[in-house]
Amino acid sequence: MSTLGDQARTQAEDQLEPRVGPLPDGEPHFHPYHHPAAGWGAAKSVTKFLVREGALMDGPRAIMKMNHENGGFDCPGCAWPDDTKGLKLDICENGIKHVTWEMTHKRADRELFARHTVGEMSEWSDFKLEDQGRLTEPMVYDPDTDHYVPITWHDAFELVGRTLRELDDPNQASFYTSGRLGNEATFLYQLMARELGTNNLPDCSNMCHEASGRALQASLGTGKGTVDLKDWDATDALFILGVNVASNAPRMLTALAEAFHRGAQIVHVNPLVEAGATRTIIPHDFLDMATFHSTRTSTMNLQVRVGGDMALLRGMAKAVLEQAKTDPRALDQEFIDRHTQGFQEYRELCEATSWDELERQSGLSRSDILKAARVYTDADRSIVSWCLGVSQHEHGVDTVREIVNLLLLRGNLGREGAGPSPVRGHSNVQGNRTCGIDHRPTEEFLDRLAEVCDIDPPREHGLDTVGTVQAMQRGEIKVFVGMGGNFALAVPDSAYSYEAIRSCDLTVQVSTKLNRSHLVHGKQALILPCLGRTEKDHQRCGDQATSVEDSMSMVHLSEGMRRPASRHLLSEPAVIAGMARAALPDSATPWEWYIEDYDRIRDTMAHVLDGFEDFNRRVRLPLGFRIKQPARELVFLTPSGRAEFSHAPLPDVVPEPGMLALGTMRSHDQWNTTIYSENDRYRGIKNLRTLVFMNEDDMRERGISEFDPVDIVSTARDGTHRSLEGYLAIPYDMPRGCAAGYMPEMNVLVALCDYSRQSDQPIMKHVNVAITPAT
Ligand SMILES: Nc1nc2c(c(=O)[nH]1)N[C@H]1C(S)=C(S)[C@@H](COP(=O)(O)OP(=O)(O)OC[C@H]3O[C@@H](n4cnc5c(=O)[nH]c(N)nc54)[C@H](O)[C@@H]3O)O[C@H]1N2
Ligand SMILES: Nc1nc2c(c(=O)[nH]1)N[C@H]1C(S)=C(S)[C@@H](COP(=O)(O)OP(=O)(O)OC[C@H]3O[C@@H](n4cnc5c(=O)[nH]c(N)nc54)[C@H](O)[C@@H]3O)O[C@H]1N2
Ligand SMILES: [Mo]
Repeated sequence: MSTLGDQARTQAEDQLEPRVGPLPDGEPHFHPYHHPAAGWGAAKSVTKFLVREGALMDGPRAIMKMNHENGGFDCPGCAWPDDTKGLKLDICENGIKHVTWEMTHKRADRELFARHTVGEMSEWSDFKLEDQGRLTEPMVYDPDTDHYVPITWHDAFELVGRTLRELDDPNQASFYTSGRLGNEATFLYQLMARELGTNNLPDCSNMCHEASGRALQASLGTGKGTVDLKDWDATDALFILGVNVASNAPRMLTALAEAFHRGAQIVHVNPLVEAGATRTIIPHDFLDMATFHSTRTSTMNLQVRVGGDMALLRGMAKAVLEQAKTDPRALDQEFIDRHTQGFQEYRELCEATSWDELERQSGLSRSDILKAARVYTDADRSIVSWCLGVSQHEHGVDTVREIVNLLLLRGNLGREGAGPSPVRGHSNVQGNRTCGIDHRPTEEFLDRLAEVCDIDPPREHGLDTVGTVQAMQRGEIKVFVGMGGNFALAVPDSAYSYEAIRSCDLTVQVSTKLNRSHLVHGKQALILPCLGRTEKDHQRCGDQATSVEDSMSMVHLSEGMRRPASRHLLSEPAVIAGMARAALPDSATPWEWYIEDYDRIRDTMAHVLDGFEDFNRRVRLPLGFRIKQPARELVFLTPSGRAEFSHAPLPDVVPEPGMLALGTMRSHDQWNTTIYSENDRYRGIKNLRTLVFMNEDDMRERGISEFDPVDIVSTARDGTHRSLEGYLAIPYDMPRGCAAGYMPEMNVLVALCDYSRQSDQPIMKHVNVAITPAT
């Protein structure tokens, strides 16, 4: 419940709202952005946001506690590792926005739910839903009145427990994780699911980097990147594929600027030249800020066609092999002979692929591909980094494996400054997988879990994200638990997925803010509000910290410091323990005892998880500890015991005549399904999300001018169509045949059946669409 003080603050904020809030009625603007990334534009945007959320006073204090080696909390914004050189302000614009979003003084309390029916709230925008503020107490859906009404924690757990106990088969339940969940909660969550008897553990990774994990596992036997920040500091060449750095991993800008100062080459591969691939003002360099001095973050930009990365990589490999005919140093033959398998076949495949085909599929000229290859062969040490532009494709696994192929040719593995470096999304998505969120767990993991936790885990594989929605459609999933995230909005095929979710008997969302997934619910529904990462987690044995793992396998503690948004909130581990006890009344797992002191959970984890020996001591070291990467030590846990070249055929990614390949992506002012405003500063957009970026010639050919309303119709693999109407066309510097627009709105266009047969990931970066002037 909100206090008087809260109400007063809310009124004060309301008065500020019109000036600094999103401007839904404002005129859409488009003016191409020509300034460096970060700097004062970012500072201004942060200030506006702090004012809007009423956090001008405590926002800055919290920010000083972010990403520090000694204490403080881990920024929930992204998975970029913390600075290792004692940086005092290791922060970015979007991280600050994300933290402040959690710290808002607004409350979505019982009065809000009493005032509005679910039907009414369903009409609100996603921005407006989250803008109601933090959830304050457990709520249950009342179908008679169409309202959410308060429920005690005890009764809420009983409802979950009873419904789970009454299932005919534990596989009728599915337990989703969004990548924010700390490691200790993660471990308890998967333990609960497996003790119940299911491996139905879908997670956001199924839509994100599943392809990267599978590819790295197949090629190297280590399903993660092998490099760390020290390698980034030492490398001669960085290849950055399919990442919008300035918006989605802004702390990488500092690493890029430093690399540029050192004289390293930085090649960006992206259909769009994003702001982070031009110049940046380093935000924590006060001299830079004061003098507007900016540093380049790129030495070459290759505007590949959507899905064309694999052709570029193969072209580079072909060029390396050609160069090696006269210059043997282009290849590291000794490394290839000692550590790899399948080189000869790969060489033949590269030789057999024609330049014509490589140019057509990549959308790049042969001379550009040769230039990129020359950067690669001139560098002693290279790192290839990538994100969703590579992974969210039908051939995401093959493309990541092609990245590894290229790295292997010059022995860019297992030494300083070299290797594969995927940029993960959610701040602990990598830790979730490490700690057991996996619908396809290994036998070794299950054996260890069985032995240490004395349970009998199911051996049959479970459902992932797409599989869960499909099973809901078939009526096979009755209970859905969302541990964070916004499942309904994040998954593809919105209309069909909503229908599927509504068919469940019970949906449970453990959340911090109101979102679409609370309104698209099962016949019974619960909202269980939890502590955020910035908040104090007080348990019987004292204040608790949880651990997280970043993109570069560093595990460290995160401890909240703020007063919880409401005294009724529980921590995520406590919510899980409450559900587990209610569902498994006779369980021998000491759920309540674990919650008193998270060290106890960590002690158990130390016995189950590889690389977590002595967990409690090592996680308290100043920067935490790094999980060992066998491939980094040139130990390959593959069938051959060597790093394996892959030999996949080049996919055909050129759209059919009249069609375009549309990628769905984030704006600068959003965090996945959380929309901060309708602006996308670095792409020059104001007050508009219902847009589609197109190549100017593609527009002209269709008789479309800037800001013309258009209809977008997608064609799925099964021949069905989906559409969005009245989107506004924006001419943008991008290759012909490509188009782009924002997620999650464009999930309407992504068919559920259009998932990659290699990774099972929805194909969110290559939707086949026709775009025509609006009818
Ligand atoms: N502020 C902020 N930070 C975030 C997030 C957020 O929403 N907001 N989300 C987090 C999460 S979960 C994730 S997974 C990451 C996502 O980080 P990104 O991967 O940067 O996410 P997207 O916005 O989807 O942008 C993908 C980029 O790929 C490019 N692209 C599209 N198709 C292709 C292609 O075929 N080839 C290549 N080479 N490029 C292509 C697009 O132009 C765009 O620049 O960011 C994380 N960090
Ligand atoms: N078309 C299209 N769709 C996509 C993508 C795309 O590129 N294109 N990207 C995909 C990717 S990469 C991802 S990772 C998914 C993201 O999918 P999700 O992870 O499911 O979604 P988020 O938007 O990150 O979740 C936001 C919600 O998390 C809750 N939350 C925030 N902090 C906390 C916390 O500390 N604890 C708890 N319990 N809850 C919290 C809040 O209620 C908030 O509303 O979306 C995917 N969907
Ligand atoms: Mo993600």
